[in-house]
Formats: sequence, structure tokens, C-alpha cells
Amino acid sequence: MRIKKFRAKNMFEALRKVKEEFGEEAVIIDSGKVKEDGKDLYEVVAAIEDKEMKISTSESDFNSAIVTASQISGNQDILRELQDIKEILKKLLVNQDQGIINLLREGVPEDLAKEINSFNGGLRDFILNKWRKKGVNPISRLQVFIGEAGVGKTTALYKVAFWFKYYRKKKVAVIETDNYKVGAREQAQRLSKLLEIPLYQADWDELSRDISTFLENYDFIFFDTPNLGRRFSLQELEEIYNLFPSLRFYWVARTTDHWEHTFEIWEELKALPIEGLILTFVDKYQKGYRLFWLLRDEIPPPVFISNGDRIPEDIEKVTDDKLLEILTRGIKDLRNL
Ligand SMILES: Nc1nc2c(ncn2[C@@H]2O[C@H](COP(=O)(O)OP(=O)(O)O)[C@@H](O)[C@H]2O)c(=O)[nH]1
Ligand SMILES: [Mg+2]
Repeated sequence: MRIKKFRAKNMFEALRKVKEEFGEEAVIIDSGKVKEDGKDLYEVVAAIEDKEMKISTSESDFNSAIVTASQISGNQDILRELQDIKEILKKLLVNQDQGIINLLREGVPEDLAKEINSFNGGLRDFILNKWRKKGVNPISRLQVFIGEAGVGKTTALYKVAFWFKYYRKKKVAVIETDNYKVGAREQAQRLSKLLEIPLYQADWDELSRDISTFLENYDFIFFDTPNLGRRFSLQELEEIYNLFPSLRFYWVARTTDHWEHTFEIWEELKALPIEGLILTFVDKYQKGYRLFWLLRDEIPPPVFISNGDRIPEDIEKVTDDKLLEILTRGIKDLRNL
């Protein structure tokens, strides 16, 4: 890389000099006003990638190089120039670290903060690149909704069930397996009646007999589960999965929770075949950065978002635009990242 300072009476003149010598691909590292012989000048520090650093093999080239080297040795100007360049590089490195620190402060996990910082483009492109890399999973017919207490599992399940029934004209049934939560049965009955979606109460042990009948009669079967925790543990989920290997999982996560907490849950859940993520409480979510953990490669793609407590209408399928809207929510300057 070659770095050089260009000085001129004004900014346009300085930039013109940069262009003239370095061409269109020059990168501006620093700029500002300086004084030279009592006059105000504008200075631009520009850099250009050395595309063709030829290694000289001819003797005449070699000799002229020696002459040049001897000419410059002891040249104070060049030494000063080198010192300046060192300072500029130092400043650049510090700025880069500052960028990472700012992202960390905003709640971006460190790995992603570093990736964003070294990404050659705007934040929108970064998000879309990462998101497209995840691809989209086909939705399986037996889908178990899992997540912590109060994240909105039951609410999301009925909304998604209704979405498939209404927009995709699919035959959908719900199986309620939450036998712990007080009022869970009543909540399920009320929602099933309201949305005209058949509901079955069942234990996993009993289900082994009936699952093929369900598959004959319905396109999709959604299982509502108790809150993950002491009474319904990951171990139990794994046992259920071993019993029914055709089950797939939708992980329901609340967007207002701190990403470190959500990520701890993910560390536990990742042993299961999780096909997609349902993000809830998006209506209460304010600042985009805090959801950047979603962009980690290992996190399953968000499929639906729940943006309110009204059933069935507060649900949306995740699209590029929707994801961008959520992840950049409240971020003022997207170009500077
Ligand atoms: N504002 C808002 N409230 C929600 C959302 N999803 C669920 N809720 C509310 O959160 C509470 C818990 O929901 P529920 O589905 O029973 O949670 P579960 O324990 O995970 O099954 C209920 O009062 C819901 O109305 C959402 O996306 N936004
Ligand atoms: Mg529930």
C-alpha cells in the first residue's frame, strides 16, 4: 500500500491531485486544514493498494535502486514523512477498535462486532448477506413450539396455525401437552374455539399410537409445550425427540430479552433439530443492535414474528424487508458502520 499526503488551496484541488496520481481507487484516510509558510492549506492523506509491485531482476534496475537508496538516506523530510505515516496508521487502528467498542456497547456480540467492523459495505448489506447465508428451511409437518416461560409460545402457536389455515389453506391441528401451567387447558380451548382449529390434549406417551392418524388427517400438527425449566427440561425434550424422530422444533424467543440470556438458552437447545425461530414481543422491541445475535451462522432462521398480543392478527412472516426493519430499528446512521 502507498500512502501519500496531498496539499492544495482547497479540498477540491487536493482531491483532484489525489485522483490524478492515485486514480479512482484511492482511499482517503485523513483530511483537514494545515498551515504551510503561514498559509492555510487543505491536506488529504490518501492510500492506494499496490497492484503491481514488480520485483526487479535486471542489474540496471538494481543499481538505480541502490543510487535511490543512498540518495534518500539521511533525508530528514522522508524520515518525517515516515513518522507521519506511522502516526496515521496508529490512528486508523485505534479508530477501528473504537468502532468495535461502540458496537459492543450497543449490545452486539463480539464476533459480529468484529465482522461488521471489517465488512466492506453498509450495515444493510451486512445484514442481508448474513441472513441469506442461512437459507430457508422447509417447514416440517410435526412442529413442536418450545421456549421459556411467558415468551409467547401458546400465543405464537395459534397465530401460526391460523396463518397456515387462512393464507395457505392447510388443515392444521394443535396438540396441547402443557399439563403444568394453571389455565393452560382453558386458554387452549378458548383459542381453538375462536380460530376453529381442532385441539387435542395429550401426553407424549399416548401420542405414539395416534401420530400416524394425525398425519393422515392433517397437513400440519403443532404441539404446544410447557415452559422450559425445572419441570420440563431439555432432557425430557430429547427423550421426546428420540421417541418421535420426525418431530421438528420451532424455538420461540422474546426479542426484549438480553441476547446473552437468549444465547444461553440456544446453547442448550442446539442439540435439537430446530427448524426455525419465532421472534415475539417485536412490538415492544426498540433498538436494532440487540438482535444482532440472530445473524450468527449457527442460529436458525427467524420464520415468523409476533408483534402484539392480538390473536390471530399480530403475526408476520419474516421477509428481507421485515428483518432489515427490525434489525436497524432505532439506528440512525447506517452508513457509518
Ligand atoms: N405485546 C406482546 N405480548 C405478547 C406477545 N406474544 C405473547 N404476548 C403476551 O404474553 C403473555 C404470555 O403469552 P403465552 O403465549 O401464554 O406465553 P407462553 O407461556 O410462552 O405460552 C400473554 O399475555 C400474551 O398475550 C407479543 O408478541 N407482544
Ligand atoms: Mg403456553
